[in-house]
Amino acid sequence: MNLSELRVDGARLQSTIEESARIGKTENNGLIRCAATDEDKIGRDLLVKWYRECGCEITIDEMGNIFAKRPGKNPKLGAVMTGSHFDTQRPGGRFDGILGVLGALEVMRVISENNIQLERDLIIVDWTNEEGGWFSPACMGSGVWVGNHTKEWAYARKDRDGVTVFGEELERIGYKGSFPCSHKEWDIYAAFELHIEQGPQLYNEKIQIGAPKGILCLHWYDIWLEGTANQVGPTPMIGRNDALLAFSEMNIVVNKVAHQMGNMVGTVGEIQNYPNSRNIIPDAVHFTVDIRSWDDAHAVKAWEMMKKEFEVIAERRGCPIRTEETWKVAHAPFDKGLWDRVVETSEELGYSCKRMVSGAGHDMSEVNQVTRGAMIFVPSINGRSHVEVEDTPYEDCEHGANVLLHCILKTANEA
Ligand code: HGY
Ligand code: MN
Ligand code: MN
Repeated sequence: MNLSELRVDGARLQSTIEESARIGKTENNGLIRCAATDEDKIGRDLLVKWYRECGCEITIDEMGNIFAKRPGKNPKLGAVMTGSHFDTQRPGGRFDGILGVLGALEVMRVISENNIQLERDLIIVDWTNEEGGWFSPACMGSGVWVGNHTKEWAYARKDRDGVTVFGEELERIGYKGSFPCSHKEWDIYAAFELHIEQGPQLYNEKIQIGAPKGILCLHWYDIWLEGTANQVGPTPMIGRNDALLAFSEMNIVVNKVAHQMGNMVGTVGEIQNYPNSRNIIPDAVHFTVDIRSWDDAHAVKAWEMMKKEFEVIAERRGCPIRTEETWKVAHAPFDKGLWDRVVETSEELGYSCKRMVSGAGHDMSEVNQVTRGAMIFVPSINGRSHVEVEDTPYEDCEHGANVLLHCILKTANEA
């Protein structure tokens, strides 16, 4: 068989994505399928069934990461790994992460039905809780696997409402496996992740494939403010300790510093206000700050500037402040050889391709720390993602999966 002529089955990939899009479907055609929830369990069960139908060996580790292996001819050679995440934002779309998992499944199906014997093992991975939208932080499964967190720390994380505990929920859905969650248990030669771009570049420029040189650093902070609750009517405007008002100034600071510093983005995306009543002065606020840049030191400097201004505001408003660094993942420069391979493979297949940078975080931010990694992007319609209208034309999904297929065929047959 001439491997260079092999292509994925675009119609099958589409119907697989559509089947996935029924699990956790929202009224607006998006998905809510957060990690360690009932919907996550249904999704995982289906994935495992699909993997088994390809004859894969399944391993579920202590963090619920699911690995599906097709053994190669030479088990002494390191494996080629591909995959992404099957969990979503709350609410999210039908493609973020899912395309990487189901594109990998489509590649596995093509390799399996054509009885292709690769030199190296091929492993599809579904990483647990990449999104971090319900249990924070993001990239939890891959973060523990790499060794950046302990599993005990991850198990103890609470959901956004502070009610359920991650480890208990993972166990409840039957995916707290027994295999050690560590990259040291695996010999990985190279890793690829197919993903939607989640930004506007490819769509606006009508380019079919994006080849990121790497991923921005991601720093997450949690901030708690304390105020003094009181009846809004009789309490004079002067002398209030209004935690929400203090937060409002801080939100402006985040935006201002990000603009002033440049080469970075800074966002407040989550806030809880207590007691959240129209006629009580707020006495507690929790909010988050997300900072991203290619330059890790630049991102740290931005946080220090923000924090300094936060403290001045807190003092002036009489609202004590507490901050915590919740998550920090360094910028991830990809392996030049694999990055070039994505570009060359796209060109061989006749797809237009652009070298770029990933602003979104991915499990590859973590995985790249312990092996050689690269990613393949396809366009996001109108650059929208982390929203229910997130969409990518199915023919672009097919192109991305073909690039993944050929990157894998080349890499998994390397001596
Ligand atoms: O936040 C991110 O970029 C990722 O999708 N979790
Ligand atoms: Mn993703
Ligand atoms: Mn995401």
